[in-house]
Amino acid sequence: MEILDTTLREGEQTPYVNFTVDEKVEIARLLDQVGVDMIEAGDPSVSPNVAKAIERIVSLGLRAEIVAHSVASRSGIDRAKACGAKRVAIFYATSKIHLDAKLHKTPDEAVAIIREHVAYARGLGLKVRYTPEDATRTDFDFLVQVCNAAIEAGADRISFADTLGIMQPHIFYERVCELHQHLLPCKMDLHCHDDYGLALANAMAGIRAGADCIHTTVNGMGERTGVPDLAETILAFHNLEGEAKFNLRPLMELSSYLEKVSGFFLAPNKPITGQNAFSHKSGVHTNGILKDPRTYEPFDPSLLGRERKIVIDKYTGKSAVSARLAEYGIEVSASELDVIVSRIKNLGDQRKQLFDTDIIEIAELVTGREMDVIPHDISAMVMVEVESHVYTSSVVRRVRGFTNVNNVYEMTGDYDVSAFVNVENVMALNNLIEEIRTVPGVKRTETRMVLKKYPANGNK
Ligand code: HCA
Ligand code: CU
Repeated sequence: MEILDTTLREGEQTPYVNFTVDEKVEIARLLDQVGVDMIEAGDPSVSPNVAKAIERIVSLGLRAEIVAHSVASRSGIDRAKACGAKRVAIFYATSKIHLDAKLHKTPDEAVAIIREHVAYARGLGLKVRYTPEDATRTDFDFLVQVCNAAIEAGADRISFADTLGIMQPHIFYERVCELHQHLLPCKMDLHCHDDYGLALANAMAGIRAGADCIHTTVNGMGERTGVPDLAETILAFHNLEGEAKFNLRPLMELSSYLEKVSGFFLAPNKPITGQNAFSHKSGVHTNGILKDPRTYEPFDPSLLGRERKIVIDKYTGKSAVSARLAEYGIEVSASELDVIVSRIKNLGDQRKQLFDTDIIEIAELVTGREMDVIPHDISAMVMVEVESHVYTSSVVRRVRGFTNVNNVYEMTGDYDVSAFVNVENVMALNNLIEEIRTVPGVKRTETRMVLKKYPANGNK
């Protein structure tokens, strides 16, 4: 099974997403580490920078074949050639609605146009894939006629495009089988859109029916709801079909890099790469996970360099609570644990989110023992302006004394002092700021909350 990744072409068709040339080069480099067979690097007619990115990617000399996308026009195909791409993917729609409403061509005219442009590209020495756009809504006999005309003219690949994502696995399976039987020898790509959330299921059915290649994008980006996600596709084939040819390690880095450069963020429940993919909540689930992770994990998250997470709240049972307390070095008796869990459930009924501080506080109340641990849930920087007649160092001394304050700096600029703080929730942050404001000599404060932390390159 082959993968063509089209993050750089279809992925850049995601609403509001544009990549710089450098970002595209980095994405291509990471995709090559994963071991995808082809990288669709863009349509050079779109803009000068799209063309430049294809040129730069070609010059990297990657293992993957670099494909340029193009409409059926001579100038487009010339540009693909000029970029140095080895292969051009020419698309021309074949469904009645597209021919009538968009292209204003009869079926015979369409066949002639496709034949001519495939032959033109072959004449330039390019390998050619032909895509009948909207193939799944195309009259089947006409689809066969068009594809065979393209193959006769020199195309060695056909991309069976479910442009509107209207297929279902069992129907797609049959269509691919039938198409295979009627086409002259060629390889078959599957370009499945995800409008009903069936893209990967359809693509898997198509591979089972004898097709060769799936089109993916990182994070499932693309027009509207996108196409199959690269990581989901690779993990599904790796774990369910025993396809071991791809390198799984760069997948998380690729996904995070794409979030960063696209501003297109994953839903927490996104399979494989989403934040919750290995998080466990209910008492029954967490109890199973702690005994043997295979009870509720389809595969070990370490395969992706990820870690499992156990969420503590009112659904949690005793084993998860005692495991979380043990992380802080806190041991409690069986009867104490019973009471702690029931208090956690009470608190969970009243609130959306429970923090480790709450759990530790409950443990302190229940056991009567003071617990010398600092949970870290919210980080913020509190900046303090000091009255001009007061020594800054006297304010620093007082601020340093508050629990939950980690580091205090005297600084140049509008504010004299900055304190980095860790607190369990916004209410606690608010209380701490109020306390800082009561320090004699503090004129005003401004607080910036940390939304996300990234380790710097040199950091451990
Ligand atoms: C589009 C074109 C395309 C082409 C797919 C392919 C589609 O409509 O933007 O060349 O394999 O979905 O049909 O992305
Ligand atoms: Cu598409």
